Amino acid sequence: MRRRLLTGLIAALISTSAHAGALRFDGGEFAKIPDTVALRPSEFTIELWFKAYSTPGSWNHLMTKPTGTGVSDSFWMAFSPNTRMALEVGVDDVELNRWHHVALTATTTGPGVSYRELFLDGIQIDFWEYNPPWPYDDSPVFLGADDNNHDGIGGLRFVGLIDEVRIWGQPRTAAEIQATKDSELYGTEAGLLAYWRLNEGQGQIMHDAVATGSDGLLGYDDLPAGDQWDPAWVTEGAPITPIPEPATMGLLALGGLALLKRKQRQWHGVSLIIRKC
Ligand SMILES: [Ca+2]
Ligand SMILES: [Ca+2]
Ligand SMILES: [Ca+2]
Repeated sequence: MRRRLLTGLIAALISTSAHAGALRFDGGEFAKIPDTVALRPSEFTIELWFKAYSTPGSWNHLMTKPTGTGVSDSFWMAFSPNTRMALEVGVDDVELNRWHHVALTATTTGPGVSYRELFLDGIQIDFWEYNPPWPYDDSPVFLGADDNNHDGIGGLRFVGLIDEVRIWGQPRTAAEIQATKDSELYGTEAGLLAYWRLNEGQGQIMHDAVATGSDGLLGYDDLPAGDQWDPAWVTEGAPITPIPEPATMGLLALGGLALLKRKQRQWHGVSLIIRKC
């Protein structure tokens, strides 16, 4: 009975230890990550979880790296007001008020040619030979918006929640996407260039869990009081398995030790009985 209680306690610690959390965008907010080399992969997988609250009146950009002086983007993922087209998730793909996972991959198939695939909930739903890919410039990556005006305050803004944003330096297969989309990562996984869990719950910074990665900023600037373009931290997160936190790992180790000691006591008991015989 005691062992059952201990096992239950350990299971409870695993399921509740990590903070859940995400960012909520109300159609007037964004976050942005300053440009770095890690944000310019020639081949890539970008992925995130989102929960849309309303059907978009125009394009709702989930994640975008604008380039040039027009409307072009080096990469983008958007929730379109139309049926699906051009690597955008369409209104016919998305169930409102439900978490979906979306991933975009880019594979170089020739000089200046990029083959791109769009996955929704782990299933490929669109592909496009992108020729030529738009070259990167020093624009930041926008979360929850595009920035066609190039004024740093975004546009085409999303309404809903965004969580678990990742950038990988290689195109991942459907099987690889499916294998990792439902669990938090440690940030040390091979090929992972940037990773924002969005579990902070407060403050102006979204921290990159990759040691060499880039922290992002909520809204236009990092004033302690915030600014009008800040998305809101929420405690609801994507429906994924959290990784145990260090404190929990310690408790788990203690729990394991207690179980081991109990086992040892049982073994000692057995050996005593043998001697008595
Ligand atoms: Ca999260
Ligand atoms: Ca754009
Ligand atoms: Ca801000």
